[in-house]
Amino acid sequence: MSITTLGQFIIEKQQDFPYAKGELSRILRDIGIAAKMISAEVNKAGLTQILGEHGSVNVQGEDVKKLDIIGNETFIWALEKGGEICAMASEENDDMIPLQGAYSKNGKYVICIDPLDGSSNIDVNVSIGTIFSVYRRVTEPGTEPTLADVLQKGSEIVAAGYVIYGSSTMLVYSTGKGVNGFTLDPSIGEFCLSHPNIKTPAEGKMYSINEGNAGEFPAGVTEYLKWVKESDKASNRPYSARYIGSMVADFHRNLLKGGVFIYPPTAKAPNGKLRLLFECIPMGYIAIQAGGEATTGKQNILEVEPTEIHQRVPIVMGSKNMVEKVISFGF
Ligand code: P6P
Repeated sequence: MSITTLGQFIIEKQQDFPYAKGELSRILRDIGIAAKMISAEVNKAGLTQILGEHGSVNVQGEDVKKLDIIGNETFIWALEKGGEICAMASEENDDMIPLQGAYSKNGKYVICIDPLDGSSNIDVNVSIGTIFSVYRRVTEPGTEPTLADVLQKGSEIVAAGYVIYGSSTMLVYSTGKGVNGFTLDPSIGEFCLSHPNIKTPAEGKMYSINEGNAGEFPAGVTEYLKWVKESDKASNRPYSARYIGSMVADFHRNLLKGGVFIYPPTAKAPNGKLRLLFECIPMGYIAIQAGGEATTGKQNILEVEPTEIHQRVPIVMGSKNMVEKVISFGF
């Protein structure tokens, strides 16, 4: 049997973490369980006419919840059950949530999570995703977690990654020793290692940006977008524009094929639109772990000191040479 399940892989890699007595392994297990449950829900999303539109009451008389609420509640349930996480900062909640599981207060870790990023794409069947990052808590186990536990720099990450609910469901994560991808095999209900040791190409042909905002971009971005459209075989140009509007989908394609994802500051979003804690740090961490780069234009994304949970930052991330090219025009 040539498959390696997520569980087998985690155990095999456990010796990479002498300090973790299995806690990190159990956290990754709990994330995998939640991801499988959300995948099942997302795949039913097209059936809301039968199951009931979100916000309505279905034939069983139950409230039909929006999928991102279901996603959020699924992670809270899985992580409270697992007991290793003491608090969760979620894109779905204004404030940090101290978890209430029987053992949560003694948990040594915290998680920042966007349970269902790009959820506005669900009803048009576009791939969406979960994005997560895990940190050691800075407060003492057994005490009440505080904001300081979740407002940590990306350089403090112990594990981060994403789940993409697309033509197949994949879990892609890193614990600081490279990036590995697992594809869910629904016939056995297991994530199986399908993309070992992912390295993102230094160069690619695809750029991802919402050019609808072109009237508000900084001059350097406008110059870059002119450059990518010029014809020059030697530098692989013109590039192809690829923008789905669901970051996990855009990021995942660029990670595997080579490409750059750009969300610059605009007039209506002077700090950019994407959230530091829930999108930019975890995805930037994966890009860097896969040999790419991730920056706000002024700082490596992993060095940005978060000051508030829903803070937004501009971001350029992906293939190393392409990120450096964007920044060379000024950002
Ligand atoms: P825009 C989805 O809402 C999201 O947070 C990311 O998944 C996506 O990359 C971005 O916003 C799209 O934003 O402004 O281009 O529609």
